[in-house]
Amino acid sequence: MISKSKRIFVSNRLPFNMNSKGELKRGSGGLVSALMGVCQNEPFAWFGFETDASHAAKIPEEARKILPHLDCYPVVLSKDKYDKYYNGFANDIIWPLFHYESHLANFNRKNWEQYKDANKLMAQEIAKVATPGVTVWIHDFHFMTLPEYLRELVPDIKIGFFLHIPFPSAELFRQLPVREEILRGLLSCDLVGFHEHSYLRQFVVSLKACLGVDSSFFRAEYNGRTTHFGVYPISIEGEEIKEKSRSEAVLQKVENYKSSGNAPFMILGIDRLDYTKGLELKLKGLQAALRKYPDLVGQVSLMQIAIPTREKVPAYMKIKKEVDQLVGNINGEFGSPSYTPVHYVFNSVSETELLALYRHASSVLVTSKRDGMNLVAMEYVMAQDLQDPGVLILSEFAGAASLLSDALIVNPWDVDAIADAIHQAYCMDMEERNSRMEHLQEILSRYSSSKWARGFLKELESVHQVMRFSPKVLKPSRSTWSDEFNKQLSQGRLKILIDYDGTIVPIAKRPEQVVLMEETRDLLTRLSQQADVYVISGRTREFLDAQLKGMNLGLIAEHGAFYREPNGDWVSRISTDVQSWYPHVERIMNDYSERVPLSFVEKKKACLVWHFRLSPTDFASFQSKKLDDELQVGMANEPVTISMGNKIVEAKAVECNKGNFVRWLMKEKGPNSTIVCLGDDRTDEDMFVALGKSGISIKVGDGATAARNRLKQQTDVVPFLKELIQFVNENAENDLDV
Ligand code: GDG
Repeated sequence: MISKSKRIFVSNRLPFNMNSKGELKRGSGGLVSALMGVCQNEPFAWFGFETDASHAAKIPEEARKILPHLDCYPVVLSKDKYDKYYNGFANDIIWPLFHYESHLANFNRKNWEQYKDANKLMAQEIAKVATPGVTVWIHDFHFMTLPEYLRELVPDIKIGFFLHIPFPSAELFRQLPVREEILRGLLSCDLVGFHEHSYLRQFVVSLKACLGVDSSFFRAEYNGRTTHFGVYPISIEGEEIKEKSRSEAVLQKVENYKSSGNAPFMILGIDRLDYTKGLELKLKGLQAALRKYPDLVGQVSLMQIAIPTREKVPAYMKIKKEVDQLVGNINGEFGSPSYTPVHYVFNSVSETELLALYRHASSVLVTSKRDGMNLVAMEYVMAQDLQDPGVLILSEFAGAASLLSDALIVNPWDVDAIADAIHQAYCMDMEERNSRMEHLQEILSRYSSSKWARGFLKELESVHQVMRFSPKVLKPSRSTWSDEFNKQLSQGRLKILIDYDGTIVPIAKRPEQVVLMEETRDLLTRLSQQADVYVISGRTREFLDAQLKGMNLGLIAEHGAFYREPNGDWVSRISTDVQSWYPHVERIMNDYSERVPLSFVEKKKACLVWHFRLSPTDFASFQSKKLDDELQVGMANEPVTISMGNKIVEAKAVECNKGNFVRWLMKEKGPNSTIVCLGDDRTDEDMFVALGKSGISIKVGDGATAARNRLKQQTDVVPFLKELIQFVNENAENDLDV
């Protein structure tokens, strides 16, 4: 079992993989360095897929020889299943869509099923060893449904998710046929992180557009849980790169490049040959530069390292063909026996070679059409010698552009602008190059990949501490709560305050259609024989009288403005001047009713409510925010509270507050009694806050709450109250026995 003190990381592949000779190799890339860096001396576990069962059997043992405190968990997936989950869904749908290449996305339901199955398998494997309280950090778009499956299997763990690629515009995301499942998966996390604020912004808009979830940039409430969001730009181990790029081996290679004698100003490109990286735009930009600025011919060349990737996929074959052709065209147009404008290497290079290229290059040109972050830009900066630094030209569509603003930032779609940036870099004097690069290095020295990982984990782990105070979810059956409530429920007479709409009756589309079921009526009657029962509502006195007449219940109308004891007379609790604001608010609300079809104003004695339940949702919800704002500002000095509820905007006399009523009840009638409050609405939160730890507060349904307990849905209320009666009866009998 993996104990609480250990962390679990999950990524598509493990940080070590085995080659055909059975040798173990450490994976390259920012993620591996970041996570290895953060866990230098701490035990940790890493889960990833492996398609070769015999390798999977050997990897954990071999990896431990290299890193004794790492437990590798290879999860075996057959080649066929892996292909469908990874190539068929992750790379053929999510990758293009999230990089704004929606025309390349091929949705296929079978592959989606395999994606979900692979995510489920991963969840099951983690669940076998994860103990409650453990931290699980999931990486990237391969695992967007994993959080939901894992949460179901092991509810009490901390789950973090980081997306390494952009989150697309909400309008594009809407095209994904399985958008709701993807978002639900992410909302099962405690913390979701992005590289850049614009990605988070689009994610939040998508939550609203696809799931109807209203959220801030910091958190969302969904299914009774809070998911926090954050922006954590990944970085590199800058000091390590600085150090290595000054090593003997690297400097020797730099000398070799210098003496090779092509053009003196070498621009470097390092990209996977992926359609998102904009290689064709880079080449067109160079071509435009050589045409527009003839003095660059013979002086400027491009060394493009294109790392082969997904070579059998048609979109990748197409981009390769286009790049091959463009390289040929440019070399044909401008080349000579002593000058090759484009050196094109369709292969990867060793780390030493890479650093030497960074060190030697006069410029690095990044023209990604979309890029989560782009580590190449950062590595180039840290490898520069400040005595003679190069110039970074960076696409504004790479996440790194938001950090590296001293680069020459270009719109890669503007080929002319790329040409101008190349010319500007070529002409830039030493002083400007130095000041730009010095500033860029300073920025990156404040970040590092291990700081990034530590920052995310720190937030994930502290977020969960806040979550410890989240309400306990109750099942109606008394065996699930009797032990816990026993002490409180046996402290004198029980007083139960129950909200009406959404609590004892389900919410109806038209409030006037609400009917109290006979069964519920009987239940309330029986309950009132054992306890003091109060129905506390925003409804009018007339409505409550009509619905609950003749029953032995206390009634509280208009959120506490009026109340009556069973069979007593109504008593007003209002002491302020309602007329000072009422006509003015009514006029404004009427104005909104005219603007928004099917909305209307409900008039009570101390409350005015603008309802828009039946109106066109988006338009009405926008107008409701405007009305709320107008009233908040206009009524700031009046004794009235303005609030937004479920499809309503409400203006209430300050005394109309369920919390005030609960405080009064506790003071006047509280000693020797236990108060239980149940409610579903925002107005019930005042009641829960007022009650604090002094009684039993129960929120009905989803959403953030100050209540200590939660019933998951309205239909749980009646069964819960039945069990409560049984419990009280049994307690009373036991007392008699004594
Ligand atoms: C994804 C997101 C995000 C490349 N060629 C060679 C080589 N590399 C190394 C680079 C760099 C890494 O690979 C590439 O990282 P990028 O960030 O540029 O791009 P992706 O691989 O697409 O990564 C990206 C990243 O995740 C992290 O969150 O920034 O936006 O797409 O470190 O140095 N290394 C060696 N030889 C090569 O030929 N040795």
